[in-house]
Amino acid sequence: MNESMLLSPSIGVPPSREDFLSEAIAGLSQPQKTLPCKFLYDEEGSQLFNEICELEEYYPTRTENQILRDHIKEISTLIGSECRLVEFGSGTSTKTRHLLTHLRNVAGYIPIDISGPQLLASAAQLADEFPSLEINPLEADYGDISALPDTKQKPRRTVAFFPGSTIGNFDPDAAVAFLRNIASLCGNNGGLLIGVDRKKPKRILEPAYNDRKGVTAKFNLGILARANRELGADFDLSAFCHHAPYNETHGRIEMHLVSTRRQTVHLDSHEFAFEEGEYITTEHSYKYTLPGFARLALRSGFALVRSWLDRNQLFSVMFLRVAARQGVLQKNSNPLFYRPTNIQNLRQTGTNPNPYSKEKNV
Ligand code: AVJ
Repeated sequence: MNESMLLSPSIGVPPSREDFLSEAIAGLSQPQKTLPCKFLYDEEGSQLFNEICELEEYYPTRTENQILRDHIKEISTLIGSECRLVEFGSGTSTKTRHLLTHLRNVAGYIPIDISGPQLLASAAQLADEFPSLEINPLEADYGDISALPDTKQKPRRTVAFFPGSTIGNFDPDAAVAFLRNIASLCGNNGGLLIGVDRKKPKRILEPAYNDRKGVTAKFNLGILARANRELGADFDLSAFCHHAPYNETHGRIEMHLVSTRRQTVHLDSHEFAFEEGEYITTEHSYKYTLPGFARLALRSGFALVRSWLDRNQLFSVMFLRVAARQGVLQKNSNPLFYRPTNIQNLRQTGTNPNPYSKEKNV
């Protein structure tokens, strides 16, 4: 009975081995070598990422969860009833459970993830927990979606959920292109609930991506192991090490795999030479100020409705609506409108020294 509302996965387009091969060759052929971060998230990588979320140094997951819990009533009211909820990069759907418990009369939930096994296991689990919820999973690269599956119940609106600050993986121009696509997929009256990590001092950011247990290192090196396994490359995993510095100029964490010696790696018919200290960039994680992100959203066809912060102002969750005309300022509306109620409250009560108040806007 429970499974009846879990639809079989819609035909998505998860990247194939050929995609991995051609994108790896293209990335490693650049002067600054790269491997696209989406290939970090196979079954093993997704599991390691789940472990990262539990690390003491990795503040984003628990902080965002706390924000969602603290403001769930207001968030549910803003989203409203009968929405089609679409999650980009749903993983284990942990954050969504809370939302699904509070939203009224959800028309359907569409989790999208690049890791098929994790997607299907999580969707089956959710179907058990929410027997009357229509779940329509989509196995795909969320950057590559051109249409969304319909739900049986006609939704009043479509709301995208994009938690975790995963938007930070995109360079700003690509983030705009991605958000524009979300705006057009959601259509008029659409909404976006998004988690965005804030700019903050290196001393907090860097430990979050260079944890003492070495889980992030294992996660990062996993992409080389995957290239060896799936593409027949010959990366020597003991000759690369993980390093993730914060690049203040660009406002982003950069995940690097540093070659510890001069070496040559073979992939397909290609040879890639590494100097000692040369590195492959695998992932960027951009950090934003609130006004900086609101401007980026505006360029993408979204207007900020409301934003929330945790008490330490580490992370933000924002609710945006699809603007009537993409990227165009509406008369009598302030695109940067947000009420930093938390900041004011904390200043009034004096419970928080607001250590990041001096930061510059992006
Ligand atoms: C999944 C992109 C949100 O950037 O914080 C965590 C990925 N990489 N530690 C992030 C990640 C290394 C994570 N996102």
